[in-house]
Amino acid sequence: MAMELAKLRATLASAGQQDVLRFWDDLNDLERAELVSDIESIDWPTVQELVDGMIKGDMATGVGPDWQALAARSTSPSAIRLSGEGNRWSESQARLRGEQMLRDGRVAAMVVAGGQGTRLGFDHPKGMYPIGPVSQRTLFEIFIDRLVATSRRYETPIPLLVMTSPATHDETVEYFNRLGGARPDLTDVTIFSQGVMPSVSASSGREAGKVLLASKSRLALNPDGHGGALRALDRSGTLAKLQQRGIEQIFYWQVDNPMVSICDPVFLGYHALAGSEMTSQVIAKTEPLEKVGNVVSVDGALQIIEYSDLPESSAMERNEDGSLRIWAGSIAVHVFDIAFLARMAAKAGSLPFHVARKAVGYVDGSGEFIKPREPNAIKFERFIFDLLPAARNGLVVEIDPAEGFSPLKNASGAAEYTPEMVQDAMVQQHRRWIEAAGARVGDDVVVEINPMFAWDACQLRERLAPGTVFSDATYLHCR
Ligand code: UD2
Repeated sequence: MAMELAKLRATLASAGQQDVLRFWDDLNDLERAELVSDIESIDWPTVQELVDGMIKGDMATGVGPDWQALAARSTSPSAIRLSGEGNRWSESQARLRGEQMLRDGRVAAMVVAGGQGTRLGFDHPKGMYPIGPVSQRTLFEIFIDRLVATSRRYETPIPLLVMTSPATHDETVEYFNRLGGARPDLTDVTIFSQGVMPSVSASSGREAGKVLLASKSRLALNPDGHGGALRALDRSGTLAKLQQRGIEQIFYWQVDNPMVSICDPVFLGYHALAGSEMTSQVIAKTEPLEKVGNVVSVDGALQIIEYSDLPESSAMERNEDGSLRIWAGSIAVHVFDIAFLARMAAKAGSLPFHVARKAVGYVDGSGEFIKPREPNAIKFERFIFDLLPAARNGLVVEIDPAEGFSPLKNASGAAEYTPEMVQDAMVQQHRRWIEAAGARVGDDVVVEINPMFAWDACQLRERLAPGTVFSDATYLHCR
């Protein structure tokens, strides 16, 4: 331990963070092991670089771009519409190409589920939230059903990758093990954890940039953002394994969106037809401050400016016809070429860190735990969408939000993104499909369709007798 301690002290001292060992003499063996493990999980030279950047600049703005200037220079991108005419390629061309990619077993699916879901107030990983309006299926079950339906339709295995964080990993693994027991179709699943970053003090003076302690023996750590997926995919050997299997693309989405059309062949097809390395779905924003990323073009390169970074004055700008100047909202659904991810993973610093001021509980100099009400700390996160400017032939595809986007973020009673709102959007979609098939749903009747029964309006038409009337809550699924 003495050797180990000397080495740790040296690493920490060169990063200016030796204070995290200040309670060492008070700790028992178990606590010392915890602290060592936390310290070893951190990339200290990167922390030092970020802290130096912050201290030299203004705290919290010392790293990262000047968003105001960037927004002023940006224009809106030209986007392909997922369904409709007037694109460079027809929808049927795209569908054929995407279906071929699936049939050839070239596509994997990946959901990022490392967030702590604090806003939802749910005590488990968010993927375990029962959201099915009638079935009460969890978010994870809904994704699995969609994936199994796609896999059967194209007679191809589609590996599912689930990215967790230390906060969600064990429970997610346990949950999938439990689910797997009842589902023989759930075999091709890889669950891997992203990394962590420490929170640092946002105060000025001597304390500026010092890593906070969550207790005498634990660092205050947070997941390193979904951009941590790049490193985690690489380090866990997952990228290499996928490449060995002949997989060429990853379809990516966030755990909070049960309406995502996973591995949509048309979306995949446009990506391939354009020779794109990264393709992102967008919706036309309905409000200037909508909480979606803003896809823009800066000096000819696509880029996403997060809603929290876009200055309000830029968000509010309108064209002469009244439309929003910055209109394309990223819903965090992307397709990546695996070769592109491998290239970017090999490049140091290919993803920048974003900084956010947050209230983070910490142990003060006397060992007392303080729970601040106001932001006292800086958190560092990487965003996967920052890969977009580096992608060759990056592409933007606009979808109808009613067919693919309704994220679960907040607990009941909030103004937006609540469970009730998500369930309503799911029911409305399925109601439209049923009505398009010539059947009828009574007023206020709740309906839900499992993708293994019908995965879109077309397939439903083949399965439903016209004239059928649904007058009670109904869950259409295969028995
Ligand atoms: C995210 C997007 C936003 C928009 C919106 C759509 C970011 C930074 N913002 O906003 O542009 O597309 O979603 O709903 O992506 N996650 C991890 N590890 C982490 C942090 C997050 O896996 O370290 C996952 C999390 O589990 C969730 C997703 O990333 O699936 C989004 O995270 P969020 O809820 O913090 O992002 P939000 O809603 O502010």
